[in-house]
Amino acid sequence: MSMYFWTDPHLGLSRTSHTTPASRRLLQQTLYLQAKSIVEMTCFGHANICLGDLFDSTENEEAVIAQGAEIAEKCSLVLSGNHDLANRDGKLSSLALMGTLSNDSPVAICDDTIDHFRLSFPECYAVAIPHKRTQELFDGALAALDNNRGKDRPSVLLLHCNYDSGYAKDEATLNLTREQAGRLVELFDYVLLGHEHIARSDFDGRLQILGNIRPTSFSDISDKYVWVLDNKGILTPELVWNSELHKAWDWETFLSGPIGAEDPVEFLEITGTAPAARLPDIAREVQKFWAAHPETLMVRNIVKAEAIALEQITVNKALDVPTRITEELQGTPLAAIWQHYLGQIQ
Ligand SMILES: [Mn+2]
Repeated sequence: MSMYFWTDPHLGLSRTSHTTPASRRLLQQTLYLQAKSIVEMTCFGHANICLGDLFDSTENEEAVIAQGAEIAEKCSLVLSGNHDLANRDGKLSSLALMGTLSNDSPVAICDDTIDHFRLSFPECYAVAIPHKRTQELFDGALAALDNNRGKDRPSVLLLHCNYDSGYAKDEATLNLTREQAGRLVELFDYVLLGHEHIARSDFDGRLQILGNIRPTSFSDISDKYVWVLDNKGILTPELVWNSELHKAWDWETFLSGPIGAEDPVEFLEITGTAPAARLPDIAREVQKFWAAHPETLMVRNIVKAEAIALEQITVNKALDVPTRITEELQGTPLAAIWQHYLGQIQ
């Protein structure tokens, strides 16, 4: 048997930019169907764990909560992510609600202590630290982890945080430094991270950022994977979304109709600089594209209008006639004669 790790489905996501009302609904539905196909793929005896951000928002309408409950039911564990929690007392998030409705809920929340969760599966031992309210709690939880190397099967640490992020962090997200990670890969066979949407790895793949399962906007377009730990303890990616469904064309290519209606495009970007007079043509073509491609989720038209080039004209100051003649004759044999006569009249 194998064990599947995946993350950040962001159920309930609603994007108002670069969408139509229909494509907005389709994007939300697509995220749900993708999560559903993943948990169904893993249901034949394979366990699966979602590493966080099951929901895009803390609170959701009931239809979205129902989607989340359906997905979570088929998971062995669902870590809470920063999007899933209210980060304050007295406020019940959709994820926390799901946790309270069922006694054997797979939802893992412990955001206000340094505690972690430990589970054992035939393929591995799993230690999970879901989202914490503060970086301090997160650092405390990491520091409390000791040697988890099992002799009989691999041990896997599951986190929901940024990795080696140099940016000033907002309060609601956590960061794992490379230094902390260096210690953790000594304690565990694999360190797997949810939260960042684009997959990447460090320490020769011992630390793996899973990346989400489908793009949620233009900022997280990349090939998407679920990560499979086989019974030999080897982790391999399985492609679940191909970034070729994203196209970026300059406006001239776009207007030349580079793709037929039968070729799927989910995310389209139109770029370049066009004469202002062509912008309405591009906008019209975008409308036609939406109509011909009902599978399209987002279109971003970022074509810039050419700056109107102004001819630089040197305006001569209004000069009196004798001065203009003097300027025009400068450097010619007539200049001296002109100066001679000019001297006689002035
Ligand atoms: Mn997150």
